[in-house]
Amino acid sequence: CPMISFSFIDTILSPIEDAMDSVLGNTIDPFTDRRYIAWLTVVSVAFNYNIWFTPVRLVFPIHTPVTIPFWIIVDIIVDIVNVIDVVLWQPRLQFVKGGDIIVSTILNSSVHCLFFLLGQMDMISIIPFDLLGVLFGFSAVFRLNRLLRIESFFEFSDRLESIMAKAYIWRVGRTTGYLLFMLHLNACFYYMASEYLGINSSKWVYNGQGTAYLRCYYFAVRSLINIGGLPEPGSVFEICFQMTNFFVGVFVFSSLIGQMRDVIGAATQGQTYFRASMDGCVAYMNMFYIPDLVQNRVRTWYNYTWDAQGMLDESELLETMPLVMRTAIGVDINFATFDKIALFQGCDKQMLVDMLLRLKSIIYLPGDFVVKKGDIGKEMYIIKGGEVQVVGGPDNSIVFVTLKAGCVFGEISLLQSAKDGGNRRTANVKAHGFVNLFVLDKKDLVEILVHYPNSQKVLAKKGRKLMKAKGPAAAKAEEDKKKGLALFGPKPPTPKLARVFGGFGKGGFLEKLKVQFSNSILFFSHNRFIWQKATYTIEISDRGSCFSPTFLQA
Ligand code: PCG
Repeated sequence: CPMISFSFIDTILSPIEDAMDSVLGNTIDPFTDRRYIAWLTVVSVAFNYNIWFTPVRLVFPIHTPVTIPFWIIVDIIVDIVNVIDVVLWQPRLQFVKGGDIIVSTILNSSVHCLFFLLGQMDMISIIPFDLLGVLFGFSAVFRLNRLLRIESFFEFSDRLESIMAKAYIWRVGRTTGYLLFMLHLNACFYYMASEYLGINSSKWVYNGQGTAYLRCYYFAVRSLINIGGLPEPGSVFEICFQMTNFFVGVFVFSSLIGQMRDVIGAATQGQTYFRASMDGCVAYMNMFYIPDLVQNRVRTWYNYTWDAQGMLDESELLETMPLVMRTAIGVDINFATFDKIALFQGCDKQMLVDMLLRLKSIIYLPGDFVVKKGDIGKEMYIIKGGEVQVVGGPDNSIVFVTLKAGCVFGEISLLQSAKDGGNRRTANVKAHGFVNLFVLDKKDLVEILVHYPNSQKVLAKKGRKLMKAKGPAAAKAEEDKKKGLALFGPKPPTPKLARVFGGFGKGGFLEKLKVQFSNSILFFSHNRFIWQKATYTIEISDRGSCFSPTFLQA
């Protein structure tokens, strides 16, 4: 770039650039910077003003001495927005060249800035041809170059779509806007044709009554949407105009309405897939006369899964992404939970990340057995939401422990080898309410651990410890203990000291002490032990102590 000094440009632009720098920083990332999208909204409003009003101003007689000052004011505001965008925002945007992100250096000197700007199409759009109006009269024709900024509208639309949670709302709105704009243009053409043929010169043309724009728009709606009921065209010109309208209406409107259907179809694609899967499954169950009870559970599973996660299979969605994205999402959602799991303490962090990527999400219904004692353990589970109970006893009525979100289960049998039968489940685990679980396959775990021998040792050691603490022998002792508790009822409350009083003998010496407690007492009744609420007094004297209970109403 030649080293020419444009000091006068520097003088004008420098303070504005400094101000922009202090607010926006030196460069803007157009993909992520929300301030850019906010600014694009303003630019897009300015563009829409130009594209909607320019044809109307060109055709309809709305430039009158009264309205012209208002048009000029709005034109100037809109033009200022465009100039700010082209001169101050666009050169600040980062862009990609040959795969490299170019953090623009254009702003470092006004010389670079000028060369950059001259290379931009947008520059043509801000040339103030309006000034020619001084010579040739005020007309919107001098503003046609403003329409070259159409790219800014599409850019706004793309950026907005990429950040909206429900982008289809915008897409439907935009397509509706296209339909209305086509009608708007057609209204302008109809008025132009009417003026060319002479207002009220035939039945077909606009008759000059009422609000011109409204009447012409009404004509456009009836003619482009092929509603019919229009005055018959008489001359060749009128017939050609009307036929063109019908053809344009058929092609443009059918494609726009098709586009609308695609947008709505894409928005409800998940819902349609869910419905189709459920219908298919119900039809299958009916074909094989599956009992109603099972059918209802399957339906409940479908409905709950859809309500809870808005899709039937999360992994299907993630599989389309490159590994690095899946890792980022997986780490963001689950790493904090994983990192806190006691079983994995001391394991390699990278191993945890590898595990995250292999997890599958699954939902169980209330009362479902996730794991059955004695089965071969092929998976371990991490609770994402809800609770499970480790149960035992003859009718699985004894709850050993309730596990909540963030807990792991099914790991004991998974970490044992099949050699001595250690790979069998040591307890029953039942879903308590709806429960959302992550499942890790034994095959996947083995594949991962091959790469992390130290973590493998840590887990093997923990597995042996767990087996000792919770394995079949320990489980049996635990079960016996719980059975005992079931026999003797719940744990009694700690005795509460109710009263202490002393008995004094001759000379005021303490001879005996009575201590009264209130508590529950275990006694045998109707062939079982029960806890009965009672107060009891213990009398202590030099002749020994005496215990006297008084039962209260249970
Ligand atoms: P696994 O594979 O034996 O299947 C049953 C699971 O229940 C077991 O692994 C443990 O992860 C889990 N569990 C949680 N608490 C206990 C307990 O107190 N005893 C037993 N046996 N298992 C428990």
